[in-house]
Amino acid sequence: MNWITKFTLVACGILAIAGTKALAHISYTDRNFGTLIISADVSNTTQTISSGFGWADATDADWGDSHRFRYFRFTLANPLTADQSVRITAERNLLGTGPTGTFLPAFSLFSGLAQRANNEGVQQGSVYRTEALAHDGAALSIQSLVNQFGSDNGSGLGGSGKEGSFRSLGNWSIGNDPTYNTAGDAGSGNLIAARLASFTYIGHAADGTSANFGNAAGIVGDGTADGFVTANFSGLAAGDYSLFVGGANYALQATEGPTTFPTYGANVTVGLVPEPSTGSLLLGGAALLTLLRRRKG
Ligand SMILES: [Ca+2]
Ligand SMILES: [Ca+2]
Repeated sequence: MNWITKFTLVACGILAIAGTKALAHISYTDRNFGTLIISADVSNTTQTISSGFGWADATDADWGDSHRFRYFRFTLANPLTADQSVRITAERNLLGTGPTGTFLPAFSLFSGLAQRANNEGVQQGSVYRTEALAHDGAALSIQSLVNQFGSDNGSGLGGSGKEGSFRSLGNWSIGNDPTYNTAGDAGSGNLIAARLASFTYIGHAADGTSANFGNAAGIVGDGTADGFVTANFSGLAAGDYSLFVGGANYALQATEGPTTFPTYGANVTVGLVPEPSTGSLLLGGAALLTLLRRRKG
Protein backbone atom coordinates (compact mmCIF):
# COMPACT_ATOMS: atom_id res chain seq x y z
CA MET A 1 0.00 0.00 0.00
CA ASN A 2 1.58 3.32 -1.01
CA TRP A 3 1.25 6.41 1.05
CA ILE A 4 -1.37 7.97 -1.23
CA THR A 5 -3.59 4.93 -0.76
CA LYS A 6 -2.99 5.02 2.97
CA PHE A 7 -3.73 8.72 3.11
CA THR A 8 -6.90 8.27 1.07
CA LEU A 9 -8.10 5.47 3.32
CA VAL A 10 -7.35 7.47 6.45
CA ALA A 11 -9.00 10.56 5.02
CA CYS A 12 -12.06 8.56 4.00
CA GLY A 13 -12.18 7.07 7.48
CA ILE A 14 -12.07 10.50 9.06
CA LEU A 15 -14.79 11.73 6.73
CA ALA A 16 -16.92 8.70 7.50
CA ILE A 17 -16.55 9.27 11.22
CA ALA A 18 -17.19 12.97 10.83
CA GLY A 19 -20.27 12.23 8.76
CA THR A 20 -21.63 9.84 11.36
CA LYS A 21 -21.06 12.32 14.13
CA ALA A 22 -22.48 15.19 12.15
CA LEU A 23 -25.76 13.35 11.83
CA ALA A 24 -25.98 13.12 15.59
CA HIS A 25 -25.08 16.72 16.39
CA ILE A 26 -27.73 19.32 17.05
CA SER A 27 -28.71 20.79 13.72
CA TYR A 28 -31.84 22.40 12.32
CA THR A 29 -31.01 21.70 8.68
CA ASP A 30 -34.25 21.03 6.80
CA ARG A 31 -36.13 21.56 10.05
CA ASN A 32 -36.59 25.32 10.17
CA PHE A 33 -40.25 26.35 10.12
CA GLY A 34 -39.18 29.98 9.62
CA THR A 35 -41.13 32.96 10.85
CA LEU A 36 -44.66 31.90 11.71
CA ILE A 37 -47.51 33.63 9.92
CA ILE A 38 -50.97 33.82 11.38
CA SER A 39 -53.26 30.94 10.34
CA ALA A 40 -50.63 29.43 8.02
CA ASP A 41 -49.60 26.11 9.55
CA VAL A 42 -46.26 24.69 8.50
CA SER A 43 -45.53 20.96 8.57
CA ASN A 44 -42.53 18.69 8.30
CA THR A 45 -43.36 15.11 7.37
CA THR A 46 -39.93 13.77 6.42
CA GLN A 47 -38.07 13.39 9.69
CA THR A 48 -37.38 10.36 11.86
CA ILE A 49 -36.43 10.19 15.52
CA SER A 50 -33.77 7.92 16.97
CA SER A 51 -35.41 5.65 19.55
CA GLY A 52 -38.86 5.54 21.08
CA PHE A 53 -37.77 6.65 24.54
CA GLY A 54 -35.51 9.70 24.25
CA TRP A 55 -37.90 12.37 25.46
CA ALA A 56 -39.14 10.33 28.42
CA ASP A 57 -35.59 9.36 29.37
CA ALA A 58 -34.67 13.05 29.61
CA THR A 59 -37.39 13.71 32.22
CA ASP A 60 -35.60 11.75 34.94
CA ALA A 61 -32.83 12.58 37.41
CA ASP A 62 -29.94 11.59 35.16
CA TRP A 63 -31.24 13.63 32.21
CA GLY A 64 -30.99 12.37 28.65
CA ASP A 65 -28.99 11.83 25.50
CA SER A 66 -29.48 14.63 22.97
CA HIS A 67 -28.92 12.19 20.11
CA ARG A 68 -32.37 10.70 20.73
CA PHE A 69 -34.23 13.76 19.40
CA ARG A 70 -35.04 15.72 16.29
CA TYR A 71 -34.47 19.42 16.44
CA PHE A 72 -36.78 21.94 14.85
CA ARG A 73 -36.90 25.72 15.08
CA PHE A 74 -39.24 28.61 14.40
CA THR A 75 -39.28 32.35 14.84
CA LEU A 76 -41.87 34.78 16.14
CA ALA A 77 -41.49 38.23 14.62
CA ASN A 78 -43.68 39.74 17.30
CA PRO A 79 -44.78 38.75 20.79
CA LEU A 80 -48.02 36.78 20.85
CA THR A 81 -51.04 38.89 21.56
CA ALA A 82 -53.50 37.81 24.23
CA ASP A 83 -55.70 36.11 21.66
CA GLN A 84 -52.94 34.21 19.85
CA SER A 85 -51.07 31.01 20.56
CA VAL A 86 -48.58 28.73 18.90
CA ARG A 87 -50.05 25.31 18.28
CA ILE A 88 -47.62 22.41 18.01
CA THR A 89 -48.63 18.93 16.91
CA ALA A 90 -46.63 15.72 16.55
CA GLU A 91 -48.17 12.64 15.01
CA ARG A 92 -46.45 9.40 14.16
CA ASN A 93 -46.30 8.30 10.56
CA LEU A 94 -45.05 5.24 8.71
CA LEU A 95 -41.42 6.31 8.30
CA GLY A 96 -38.50 4.77 10.16
CA THR A 97 -37.06 1.38 10.95
CA GLY A 98 -39.01 0.79 14.17
CA PRO A 99 -42.31 -1.06 14.31
CA THR A 100 -45.05 1.07 12.77
CA GLY A 101 -48.00 2.11 14.85
CA THR A 102 -46.05 2.09 18.12
CA PHE A 103 -44.29 5.44 18.42
CA LEU A 104 -45.54 7.76 21.15
CA PRO A 105 -44.37 11.32 20.45
CA ALA A 106 -43.55 14.07 22.90
CA PHE A 107 -41.94 17.46 22.53
CA SER A 108 -40.43 20.25 24.56
CA LEU A 109 -40.33 23.89 23.56
CA PHE A 110 -37.42 26.17 24.47
CA SER A 111 -36.42 29.69 23.64
CA GLY A 112 -32.93 29.91 22.20
CA LEU A 113 -31.00 28.19 19.45
CA ALA A 114 -28.07 25.82 19.25
CA GLN A 115 -24.67 26.67 17.81
CA ARG A 116 -24.43 27.44 14.11
CA ALA A 117 -28.20 27.83 13.87
CA ASN A 118 -27.59 30.87 11.68
CA ASN A 119 -24.43 29.62 9.99
CA GLU A 120 -22.19 31.40 12.49
CA GLY A 121 -18.55 31.37 11.46
CA VAL A 122 -15.62 33.49 10.35
CA GLN A 123 -13.91 34.14 7.06
CA GLN A 124 -10.43 32.62 6.92
CA GLY A 125 -8.82 33.91 3.78
CA SER A 126 -10.99 32.65 0.95
CA VAL A 127 -12.74 30.07 3.11
CA TYR A 128 -15.73 30.59 5.38
CA ARG A 129 -15.21 28.41 8.46
CA THR A 130 -18.37 27.64 10.41
CA GLU A 131 -18.49 26.96 14.10
CA ALA A 132 -19.00 23.37 15.17
CA LEU A 133 -22.36 21.86 16.02
CA ALA A 134 -23.27 20.95 19.59
CA HIS A 135 -23.06 17.44 20.99
CA ASP A 136 -23.10 15.70 24.35
CA GLY A 137 -19.58 14.37 23.97
CA ALA A 138 -17.94 17.79 23.45
CA ALA A 139 -15.37 18.57 26.15
CA LEU A 140 -17.28 21.73 26.96
CA SER A 141 -20.56 19.81 27.39
CA ILE A 142 -18.92 17.35 29.75
CA GLN A 143 -17.08 20.08 31.65
CA SER A 144 -20.36 21.90 32.16
CA LEU A 145 -21.92 18.79 33.71
CA VAL A 146 -18.85 18.16 35.88
CA ASN A 147 -18.92 21.78 37.05
CA GLN A 148 -22.51 21.32 38.17
CA PHE A 149 -22.41 17.79 39.57
CA GLY A 150 -18.79 16.86 40.16
CA SER A 151 -16.87 14.00 38.60
CA ASP A 152 -17.21 11.30 41.22
CA ASN A 153 -20.76 10.13 40.61
CA GLY A 154 -19.54 6.81 39.33
CA SER A 155 -21.21 6.95 35.94
CA GLY A 156 -22.30 9.22 33.17
CA LEU A 157 -20.43 11.79 31.16
CA GLY A 158 -17.18 12.69 32.92
CA GLY A 159 -18.45 10.88 36.01
CA SER A 160 -21.16 13.54 36.33
CA GLY A 161 -23.89 10.94 36.77
CA LYS A 162 -25.75 12.39 33.77
CA GLU A 163 -26.51 10.45 30.60
CA GLY A 164 -26.36 13.60 28.53
CA SER A 165 -27.06 17.32 28.54
CA PHE A 166 -30.70 17.12 27.52
CA ARG A 167 -33.58 17.93 29.84
CA SER A 168 -37.16 17.64 28.66
CA LEU A 169 -38.64 19.57 31.60
CA GLY A 170 -36.15 22.31 32.39
CA ASN A 171 -33.44 24.67 31.20
CA TRP A 172 -30.28 23.09 29.82
CA SER A 173 -27.16 23.89 27.90
CA ILE A 174 -24.75 22.07 25.62
CA GLY A 175 -21.35 22.80 24.15
CA ASN A 176 -19.60 22.33 20.84
CA ASP A 177 -15.98 21.75 19.85
CA PRO A 178 -13.59 24.53 18.89
CA THR A 179 -12.98 25.21 15.22
CA TYR A 180 -9.23 25.01 14.84
CA ASN A 181 -7.14 27.23 12.60
CA THR A 182 -6.21 24.08 10.71
CA ALA A 183 -9.18 21.73 10.52
CA GLY A 184 -8.69 18.76 12.82
CA ASP A 185 -5.45 20.07 14.35
CA ALA A 186 -5.89 21.20 17.95
CA GLY A 187 -2.25 22.31 18.00
CA SER A 188 -2.97 24.98 15.40
CA GLY A 189 -5.02 26.97 17.89
CA ASN A 190 -8.63 28.03 17.92
CA LEU A 191 -10.13 29.95 15.06
CA ILE A 192 -13.53 29.86 16.78
CA ALA A 193 -13.73 29.01 20.47
CA ALA A 194 -16.18 26.43 21.73
CA ARG A 195 -19.22 27.85 23.48
CA LEU A 196 -22.26 26.74 25.41
CA ALA A 197 -25.71 27.28 23.95
CA SER A 198 -28.51 27.59 26.48
CA PHE A 199 -32.14 26.65 26.08
CA THR A 200 -34.80 28.23 28.28
CA TYR A 201 -37.65 25.86 28.97
CA ILE A 202 -41.13 26.98 27.91
CA GLY A 203 -43.26 23.84 28.16
CA HIS A 204 -43.92 20.35 26.85
CA ALA A 205 -46.57 17.90 25.76
CA ALA A 206 -46.48 14.10 25.85
CA ASP A 207 -48.59 11.42 24.27
CA GLY A 208 -50.31 9.09 26.72
CA THR A 209 -49.97 8.74 30.46
CA SER A 210 -47.39 7.90 33.14
CA ALA A 211 -47.89 4.28 32.10
CA ASN A 212 -45.68 5.07 29.11
CA PHE A 213 -43.72 8.25 29.93
CA GLY A 214 -42.86 7.42 33.52
CA ASN A 215 -43.33 9.07 36.86
CA ALA A 216 -41.18 12.17 36.74
CA ALA A 217 -42.91 15.05 38.51
CA GLY A 218 -44.69 17.57 36.35
CA ILE A 219 -45.24 15.67 33.13
CA VAL A 220 -48.52 16.50 31.46
CA GLY A 221 -49.80 13.75 29.19
CA ASP A 222 -52.76 13.94 26.85
CA GLY A 223 -54.22 10.80 28.40
CA THR A 224 -54.40 8.68 25.26
CA ALA A 225 -51.34 6.87 23.93
CA ASP A 226 -52.36 6.97 20.28
CA GLY A 227 -49.35 8.44 18.50
CA PHE A 228 -50.78 11.95 18.43
CA VAL A 229 -50.15 14.88 20.73
CA THR A 230 -50.87 18.59 20.40
CA ALA A 231 -50.55 21.62 22.64
CA ASN A 232 -50.99 25.38 22.48
CA PHE A 233 -48.47 27.80 23.92
CA SER A 234 -49.46 31.38 24.72
CA GLY A 235 -47.64 34.44 26.00
CA LEU A 236 -44.50 33.84 23.93
CA ALA A 237 -42.10 36.70 23.32
CA ALA A 238 -40.69 37.58 19.91
CA GLY A 239 -37.59 35.58 19.08
CA ASP A 240 -36.20 32.21 18.10
CA TYR A 241 -37.51 28.93 19.51
CA SER A 242 -36.21 25.36 19.51
CA LEU A 243 -38.68 22.50 19.36
CA PHE A 244 -37.24 19.13 20.33
CA VAL A 245 -39.27 16.03 19.48
CA GLY A 246 -38.61 12.60 20.95
CA GLY A 247 -40.16 9.35 22.10
CA ALA A 248 -42.36 9.11 25.20
CA ASN A 249 -41.98 5.42 26.00
CA TYR A 250 -39.64 5.34 28.99
CA ALA A 251 -39.39 1.54 29.22
CA LEU A 252 -37.99 1.16 25.70
CA GLN A 253 -34.55 2.27 26.88
CA ALA A 254 -34.17 -1.22 28.31
CA THR A 255 -34.58 -2.88 24.92
CA GLU A 256 -33.58 -0.32 22.26
CA GLY A 257 -29.91 0.39 21.61
CA PRO A 258 -27.32 0.75 23.01
CA THR A 259 -25.50 1.37 19.73
CA THR A 260 -28.07 1.01 16.97
CA PHE A 261 -31.47 2.50 17.61
CA PRO A 262 -34.69 2.05 15.67
CA THR A 263 -36.05 5.21 14.11
CA TYR A 264 -39.61 6.47 14.08
CA GLY A 265 -41.24 9.01 11.81
CA ALA A 266 -43.44 11.85 12.96
CA ASN A 267 -45.28 14.64 11.22
CA VAL A 268 -44.57 17.87 13.07
CA THR A 269 -46.81 20.87 12.53
CA VAL A 270 -46.48 24.37 13.96
CA GLY A 271 -48.99 27.15 13.56
CA LEU A 272 -49.64 30.63 14.81
CA VAL A 273 -53.33 30.50 15.58
CA PRO A 274 -55.90 33.02 16.69
CA GLU A 275 -57.04 31.36 19.88
CA PRO A 276 -59.95 32.80 21.82
CA SER A 277 -59.71 32.29 25.54
CA THR A 278 -61.21 29.12 27.00
CA GLY A 279 -64.19 31.18 28.16
CA SER A 280 -64.85 32.45 24.66
CA LEU A 281 -64.59 28.94 23.23
CA LEU A 282 -67.15 27.65 25.66
CA LEU A 283 -69.38 30.61 24.97
CA GLY A 284 -69.02 30.05 21.23
CA GLY A 285 -69.82 26.38 21.61
CA ALA A 286 -72.83 27.11 23.75
CA ALA A 287 -74.05 29.71 21.29
CA LEU A 288 -73.64 27.27 18.40
CA LEU A 289 -75.49 24.54 20.29
CA THR A 290 -78.26 26.96 21.06
CA LEU A 291 -78.54 27.94 17.41
CA LEU A 292 -78.75 24.31 16.28
CA ARG A 293 -81.44 23.49 18.81
CA ARG A 294 -83.50 26.43 17.74
CA ARG A 295 -83.26 25.39 14.10
CA LYS A 296 -84.16 21.85 15.00
CA GLY A 297 -87.07 23.06 17.08
CA1 LIG B 1 -32.34 9.57 31.86
CA1 LIG C 1 -52.49 11.20 22.31
